[in-house]
Amino acid sequence: MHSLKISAGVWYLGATSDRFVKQGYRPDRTMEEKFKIAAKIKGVGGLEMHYPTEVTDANYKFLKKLANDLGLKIVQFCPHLWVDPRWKFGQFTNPDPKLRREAIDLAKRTMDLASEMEAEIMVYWPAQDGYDYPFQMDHRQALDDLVGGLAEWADHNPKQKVVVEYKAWEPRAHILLPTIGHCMTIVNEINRPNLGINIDVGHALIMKENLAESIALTCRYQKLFHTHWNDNWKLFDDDIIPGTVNFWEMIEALFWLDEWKYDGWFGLDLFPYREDPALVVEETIRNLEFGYELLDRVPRDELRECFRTSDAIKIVQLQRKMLGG
Ligand SMILES: [Mn+2]
Repeated sequence: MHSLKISAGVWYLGATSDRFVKQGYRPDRTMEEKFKIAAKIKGVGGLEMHYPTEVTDANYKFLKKLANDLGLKIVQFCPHLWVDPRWKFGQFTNPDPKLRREAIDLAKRTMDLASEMEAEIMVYWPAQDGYDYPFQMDHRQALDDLVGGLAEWADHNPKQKVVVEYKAWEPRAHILLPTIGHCMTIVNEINRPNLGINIDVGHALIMKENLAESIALTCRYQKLFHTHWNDNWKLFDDDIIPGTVNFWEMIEALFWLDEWKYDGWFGLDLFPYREDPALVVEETIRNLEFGYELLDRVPRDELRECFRTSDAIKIVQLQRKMLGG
């Protein structure tokens, strides 16, 4: 049986709002309550969070101690740039040099706290680094600014890992670096040992990427530092329980993570609006573990043999065998 390193995001353990039900579908909870809920879920070993919204200058020492007491690691720590209206026209690519500098400074401050909290990974999600209209962005300058900002941030503390997480749209109609190919190009250009990639399964799926292929491109350059798990209908970032819609893509991804000897975290980036978030986390962990149980029902060498023969008939038979047929 696989024992997976599972981390849960704190942002969905309280109220979750959409643009129709702005107050959220349930009452919010304090950070202390969220930490305690996560600690009670079997299999959760770490937490993911943002600064300066969820974690603040006032509470970070208390939260680090609380995490230690509960036996939880701080896995992912992220500058919450996209929730501040100051950066509505861009974070690291903001056309106003003063706002751009403020964004980079906040990222650096987040990194300073991350090392104090022993957070393993910092995420850069471009989010507001994007555009809604044609002619709205200076694309030449924006790439300069994004590459320069990421390099400066990564160099601020080379001991701290930074990952770029890609997503093609929302909140902007277009977000920069929408695919694994865009990300790998600039990560390889910047070429810092502490700069890598976070593959968010749902973000890959909405771009019609097959996960096994995105994982291969990332692992080829030893840049898969983190993963985010969820599922969707390939139209929108629904953030529902992994394996409920795109089942075989998930199973193939789990297979390839083993092949590449991925030893990082399985971050759960879910967004349950109507369901109890603790139960959604539990079922997600079960689905991921069950995925490996299904893979274990057939010899891995029989799956590898299919790469040599390209035998689709054999593949269908192995798939049925995994399902108990
Ligand atoms: Mn994510």
